[in-house]
Amino acid sequence: MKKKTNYTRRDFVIGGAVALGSLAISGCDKKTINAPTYGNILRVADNFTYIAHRTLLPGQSLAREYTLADIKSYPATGTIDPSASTQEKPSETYGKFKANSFKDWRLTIEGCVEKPGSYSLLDLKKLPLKKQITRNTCEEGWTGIAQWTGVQLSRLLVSVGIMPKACCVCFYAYDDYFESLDMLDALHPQTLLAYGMNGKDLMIAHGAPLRLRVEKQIGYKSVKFLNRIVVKDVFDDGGDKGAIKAGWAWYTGI
Ligand SMILES: Nc1nc2c(c(=O)[nH]1)N[C@H]1C(S)=C(S)[C@@H](COP(=O)(O)O)O[C@H]1N2
Ligand SMILES: [Mo]
Repeated sequence: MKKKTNYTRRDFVIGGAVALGSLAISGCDKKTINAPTYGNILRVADNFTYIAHRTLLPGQSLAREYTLADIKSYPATGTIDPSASTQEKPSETYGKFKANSFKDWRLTIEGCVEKPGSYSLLDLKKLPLKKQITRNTCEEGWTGIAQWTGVQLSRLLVSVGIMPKACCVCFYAYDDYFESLDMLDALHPQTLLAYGMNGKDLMIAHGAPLRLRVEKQIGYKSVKFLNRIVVKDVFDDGGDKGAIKAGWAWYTGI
C-alpha cells in the first residue's frame, strides 16, 4: 500500500487527540479518547465535548482568573449542611466535626497510590498554598466569582505517589455526594482543595472544612464537604450516586 504523505489538518487533530488521550487516560487502557461515559446513548453529547476539549485545547489550559474587585458574595447551592435535619440522611459524623470546629476532621487519600494519606486541616494548611479568583458556573444558570485558598490537588496526588495505572480520581462527601475526574483535570494546576473563601475560612454552606474547586468544569464537579479521595484504575461515574443519574453530564468542560 502506498504510504500516505499528504497529511491534512484532520490527520494532525486526530493524531493529537490520540496522543493526548493516551496520556490522559492511559491507566484505563483506553486506546481512544472517548469520554468515560462512552457507549451510553444518552451521553453522546458528553463524548463530543470531551473529544473536542481534549483535542483542541492543550490539556492544561487555564481558566480565567479575576481581580479582588470582581468578587461578590453568592449564595450556596445544593447541600448547605450535611448534618442538617432537612437532609435525607443527616450525617452525624459531620455534625460532630462541626461541633468541634473540624479539629477531628481528616481527609483520606487511598486507592492506586503508593502511600495512602490522612490529613487534618492543619496538615493541609501547612502545605504551600495557592490563591485564585475564579468563576463558579452552575448548571442552573448562575455564576459567581470568589477567591479560593487551598492546596493544589496535584501536590497531594504526587506526594501520595499515584500509580501509573491510575486514571480516575473519585471524591466522596459527607452529604453522600459523589464526583470523579480524569487525570488531566485532577492534575490541572488550578484544581484546588480549598479551605478558604474570600480571605476567610470556608463557610459551612460553601463546603467546610474542605471542598474541591475544578475551575475547568461546571460547578457540580466542585465537591463540597470532602470526606475521602479514592484514586482508581477504572473509570467510576458514581453509578446511582453520580451526576449522570441526576441527568447531568459526567463531563462539562469550560
Ligand atoms: N457535597 C456537595 N458538593 C456540591 C454540591 C452539593 O450539593 N453537595 N453542589 C454542587 C453545585 S451544583 C454547585 S454549583 C457548587 C456550588 O457551590 P457553592 O454552594 O459554594 O455555591 O457546589 C457543588 N458541590
Ligand atoms: Mo450547580
